[in-house]
Amino acid sequence: MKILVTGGAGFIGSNFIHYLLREHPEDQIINFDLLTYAGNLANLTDIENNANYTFVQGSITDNRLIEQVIKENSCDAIINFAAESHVDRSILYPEIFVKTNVQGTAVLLHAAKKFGLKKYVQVSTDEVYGSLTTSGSFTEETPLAPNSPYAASKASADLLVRAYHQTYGLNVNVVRCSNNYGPFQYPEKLIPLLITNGVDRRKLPLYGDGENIRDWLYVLDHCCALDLVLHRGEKGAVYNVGGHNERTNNEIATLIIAELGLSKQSLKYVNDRLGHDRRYAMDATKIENELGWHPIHDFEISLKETIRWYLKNEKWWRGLK
Ligand code: NAD
Ligand code: TDX
Repeated sequence: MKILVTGGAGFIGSNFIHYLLREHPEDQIINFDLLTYAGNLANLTDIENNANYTFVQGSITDNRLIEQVIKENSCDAIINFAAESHVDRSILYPEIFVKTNVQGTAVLLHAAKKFGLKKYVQVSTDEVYGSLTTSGSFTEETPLAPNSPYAASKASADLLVRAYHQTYGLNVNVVRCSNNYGPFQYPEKLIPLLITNGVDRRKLPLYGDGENIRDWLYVLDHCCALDLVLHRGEKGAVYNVGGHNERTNNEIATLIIAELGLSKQSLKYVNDRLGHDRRYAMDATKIENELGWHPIHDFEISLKETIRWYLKNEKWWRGLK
């Protein structure tokens, strides 16, 4: 397959490109990325000379360039990672989230339809379902109830993807995943922020009481799910992906300070995030049953490996802080 990977210079996209080149050396990848603050070609230096990989810089909102790239490369499929991805930034600057995440998705869908692509995969998030209280988990039938401008923009994009399947019969999938962690994650997100602040002996900020819960999944488990969906997903299907691994932010911070040899004094409770979702949890039964996916990375082992990766790769993140 010739696959257009949009947003492939970001955290999950760059991990996914490495994963695909390893698992499907016959696939050809065109990485299309604007290189915003979150896009970094340093994530891909080891593969820049791979004959099956090319990079094009541009915005998914640029319909002429997107169509030109699809046509020139005779693409078969699109997998869309490109997005503004940070909830805190969406609270400050919602407009760019609508432009990139909603309008950008509309451009990609239009092009996929125009050139008769065989598959369109939208990389979505558990945040489109809103917040849970203490029990239960999100299924694919849970109504969308996004709370942040980020989540609302991702939910809007999901609805456009659905419409292109219902109206035009486009072969789409939406994959809604929980919080990822692993190498190459921009140090604004909780885990790399806490690790890199800890290395610098700066305070580790926790919003509110630190008791908000996220379901954490190692990035390569997500990549494996996306690969299965891209190659075998049922036309029009939505798939939830999660780690069965719910942790409070306090628990995450406690593991990180223990690994870095810091004390509880390094934690700092700060003002809560506006509209802060209390808890997410995913029911991934559908993808487990239909495509045989299940997470294989143990959380505590992979978190320690991730911490060691940030300790070893200070050059990668130092300039980003
Ligand atoms: P990221 O912020 O690390 O990367 C986003 C990438 O998109 C960057 O390379 C950036 O340059 C690129 N980009 C931004 N605007 C663009 C535009 N207009 N045109 C082309 N490229 C553009 O994000 P991430 O954490 O890797 O997330 C990737 C996708 O996965 C997003 O769609 C996000 O909503 C989704 N997601 C993330 C998580 C998570 O825990 N990080 C969980 C579930 C879903
Ligand atoms: O400094 C912080 N202190 C803190 O307590 C930051 C940055 C976060 N937090 C809390 C907020 C959340 O409860 O940690 C939790 C995780 O926060 P983020 O890393 O910002 O992730 P989250 O808001 O859960 O969203 C992430 O997962 C779903 C990704 O950023 C999204 O792109 C993805 O869709």
